[in-house]
Amino acid sequence: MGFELTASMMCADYGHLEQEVGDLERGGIDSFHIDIMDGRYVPNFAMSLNDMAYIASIASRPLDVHLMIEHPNNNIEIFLKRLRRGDTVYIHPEAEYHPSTTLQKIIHAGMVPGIAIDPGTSVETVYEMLRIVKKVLVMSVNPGNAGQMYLPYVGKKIARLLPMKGEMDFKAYWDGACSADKIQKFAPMGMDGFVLGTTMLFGKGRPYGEIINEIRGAGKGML
Ligand code: S6P
Ligand code: MG
Repeated sequence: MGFELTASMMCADYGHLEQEVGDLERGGIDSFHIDIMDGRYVPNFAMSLNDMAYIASIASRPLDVHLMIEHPNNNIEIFLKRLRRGDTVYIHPEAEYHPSTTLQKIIHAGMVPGIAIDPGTSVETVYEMLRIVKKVLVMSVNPGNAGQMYLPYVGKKIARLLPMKGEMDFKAYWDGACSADKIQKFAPMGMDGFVLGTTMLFGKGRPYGEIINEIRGAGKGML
């Protein structure tokens, strides 16, 4: 059993973005996590449309676009037309009146539909949507910033979510303060992938490939 590793690009060095994308790909990253924020749904502006489009134009691995914006249904086409088939788009159901309509647009555009669920959102709230989506991004910090502390109560929710994967046919991903002990605990339980940010990957003064190999090696040892 393996797991996917995704790089949180809001943590990358923007002065050398092309170099960062190349180094991460050569280092073995599986995809690029793009945190789009509108300053309303979350109190921050991290990445935006042009950052996403630029990375889509230079990356050969898929993008994993995490829309932290209010009512994405109003303008999601602007994002979809700048992505490639097979890229993933996550919306927050909490930010949308009719999330299933928005998810349908993502599917029709040839992208992988996902929902991101906040720490305080219960699995029951999004239960029926689990049948529509292919991916669920579980936030283990409140959305809006990198470098936050893990919220331990999320672990119990993940333990309830993972057994539903088979019946509902989705994959589950971890987003927020991802550390080695979280991968060691939750990958064997069925977590399919992890978003890596400042906690494990960026700003460490070490080659990305070395860190990624270490994480995968530790994973193999345990699984
Ligand atoms: C938070 C965002 C996340 C962060 C990621 C950073 O709003 O959705 O994707 O970028 O959590 O990782 P870290 O290790 O700095 O928390
Ligand atoms: Mg994110």
